[in-house]
Amino acid sequence: MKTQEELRRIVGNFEIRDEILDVAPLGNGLINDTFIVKTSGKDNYVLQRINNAIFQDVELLQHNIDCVTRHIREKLVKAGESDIDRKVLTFLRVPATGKTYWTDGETYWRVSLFIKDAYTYETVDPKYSCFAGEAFGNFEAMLADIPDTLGETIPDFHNMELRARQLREAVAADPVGRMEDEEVKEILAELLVYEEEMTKAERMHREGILPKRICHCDTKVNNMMFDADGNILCVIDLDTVMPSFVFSDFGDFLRTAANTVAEDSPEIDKVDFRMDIFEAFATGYIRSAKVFLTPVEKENLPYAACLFPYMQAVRFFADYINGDVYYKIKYPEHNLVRTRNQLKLFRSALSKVPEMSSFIASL
Ligand code: GN1
Ligand code: MG
Repeated sequence: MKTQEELRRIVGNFEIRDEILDVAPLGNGLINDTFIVKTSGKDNYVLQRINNAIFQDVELLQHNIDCVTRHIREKLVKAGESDIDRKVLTFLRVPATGKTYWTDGETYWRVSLFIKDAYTYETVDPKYSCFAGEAFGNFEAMLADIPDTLGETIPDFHNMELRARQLREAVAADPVGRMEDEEVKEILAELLVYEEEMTKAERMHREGILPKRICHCDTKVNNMMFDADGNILCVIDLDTVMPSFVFSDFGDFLRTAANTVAEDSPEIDKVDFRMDIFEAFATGYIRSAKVFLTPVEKENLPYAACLFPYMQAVRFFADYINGDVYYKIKYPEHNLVRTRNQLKLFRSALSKVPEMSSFIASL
């Protein structure tokens, strides 16, 4: 942990002219450490320590983010939008290097403008899910003609075949002896039953019938900012913007928004996949994404709604087996509780596929 003094010194490397009054923790991301920087001037800032154990190529990461924010900004300007600084993130440069990150050779940091009067939520109702669907569809549509080449900031991030392989490796190594437990064995057996079905996106891609597009890849509800009137301002957390299947954005939003409880709630009996949220989100998403969606992408959206709880269950479970090395945890069984929760959500979504499919077909 850095002291207040050290954090202030880090911020001092960026092009901020006003006096820094305070640096305090912000938000609840599972990967990076985030702080709000309060200044004596009109703008405040967000300071983030980039987790470079996970994002190993920070240069590529910040390149992607630069390209994406620049491209969106240009589109907003062309469309004559007002208040653009609240509709796309702005990253500050380090004058000494011209880069949008600062490093002491060990830790990596970046600073962006704090968006004023903006709110994030952990849950949304159907009305806002529909707005969110439209916003993520728009985000993908805006990036469809980006001239730059974006790399994969985490290679094969949402590749289900890879995630399944990583789980098998974790199980084979069993580094902290967690495979002895009966429940753990049962969870593994259940996950393996669906592996074939859940890896179909990669097969469709190899057959040439499923394209990769620039997606956000972390469309959790709390990665979207709303103004005080409930209008969507912008999407945040751009670390994982990269080429992927559209299933990433569609599925990961519903994984968080359509769950009746939080992803780590231990009240597993209460976990259920909400069809009202699904219908609202799908309606908004298809409204803006129909300009580029192919029939194969559209008809597989119900599969995406199942894939993401499944993939997240696999990822949380693999991390539990590995001894909690990836996700931040608050107590020893946190990743196991998350796994139970996501597995239950997966079962619930799977049982609603016919209903989802007929709804999608009606749009
Ligand atoms: C991580 O950084 P955060 O908390 O928004 C993770 C996502 C998971 C999510 C689960 C880079 O997102 O993929 O879905 O936790 N991000 C990375 O809550 O692994
Ligand atoms: Mg986040």
